[in-house]
Amino acid sequence: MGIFSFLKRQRDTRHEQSNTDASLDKKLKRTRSMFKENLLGFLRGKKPIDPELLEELENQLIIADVGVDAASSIMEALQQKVSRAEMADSEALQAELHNELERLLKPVEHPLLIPDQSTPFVILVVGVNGSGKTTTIGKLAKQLQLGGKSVMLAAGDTFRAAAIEQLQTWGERNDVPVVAQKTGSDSASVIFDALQSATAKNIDVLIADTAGRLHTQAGLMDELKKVKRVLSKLDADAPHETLIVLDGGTGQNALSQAREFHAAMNLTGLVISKLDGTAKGGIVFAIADTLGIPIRFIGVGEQVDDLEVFEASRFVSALTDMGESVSETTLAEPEV
Ligand SMILES: Nc1nc2c(ncn2[C@@H]2O[C@H](COP(=O)(O)OP(=O)(O)OP(=O)(O)O)[C@@H](O)[C@H]2O)c(=O)[nH]1
Ligand SMILES: [Mg+2]
Repeated sequence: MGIFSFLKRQRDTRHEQSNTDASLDKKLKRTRSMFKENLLGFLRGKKPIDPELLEELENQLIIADVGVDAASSIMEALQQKVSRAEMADSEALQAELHNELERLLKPVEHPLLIPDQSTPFVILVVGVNGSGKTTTIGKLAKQLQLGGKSVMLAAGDTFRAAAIEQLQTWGERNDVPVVAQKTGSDSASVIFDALQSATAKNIDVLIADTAGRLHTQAGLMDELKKVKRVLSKLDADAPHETLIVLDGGTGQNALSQAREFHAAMNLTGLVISKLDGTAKGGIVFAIADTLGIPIRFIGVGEQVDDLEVFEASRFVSALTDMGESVSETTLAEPEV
């Protein structure tokens, strides 16, 4: 499938997603109630905008896990509009808040677009123990297949037998080949072999799983760096995407994990998983504001279809219910 039909497919998928915003609202319901009840609730009723109200708004942003830096950037923008008398009352402030939240997320809205290339596009998936890496790989494999790509998986988490089996189960479910060796083998060599095999079989996308890493353990980071080094011997540009999966339910911890991995691995994309069932989804704003790394997807459940392409306006609307309905998005040039 050529790049244009692939892009069209992605656009169609996004268009389908825009029709299911009610279900995104539902999946994000805990963060949504945090935003709607606490953050926006007290702005209802056309109250006058005074310093106390603004201070309370800043507190609520921080309580909602938006983070101190992102909260003060939002407040600064709102203050300017208040001092220019552009807002009449708290309800006008509410609408501006929606705009500011969206403005914060826009710079990291870059969907993962796989270009047509003669060698496999390699996605290396990293992140701490239990963040949702293997599950995300299973979901992503299916999405890429729906987009017309052939996919292979590499069982680079060689620490636990169960980890290899878990990936093989996802492979069987999606009818995707999985390259694996026995538990305890060298992760870099498994992924290296997988890339050789994917190249020989003309596979479009190779997704490599890795063990749950403790970001505080330098030895484990070194192993991930070795995977990168070894891959670049076969293809100087591989991995084409180094994707971290962050558990959105861990709040501010997700931010420090991302920083550590970024320093070691030069991340090119993020997935924020488990945004269903947490009230800490405000962390997405802190992550966007602090790291500036593209957020490719959000994970909103354990099922294969619970991976959504990240879109700033849909996300903010799902939390605040104040946005315009999503129209068909104009496609950007692939930036990978
Ligand atoms: N509710 C929910 N659960 C998720 C999501 N993503 C993953 N999970 C669950 O989180 C648990 C851990 O997911 P894994 O994919 O095994 O995580 P991992 O990062 O591969 O873990 P390790 O291999 O131990 O490092 C599993 O029970 C998943 O079903 C999500 O978006 N929402
Ligand atoms: Mg795993």
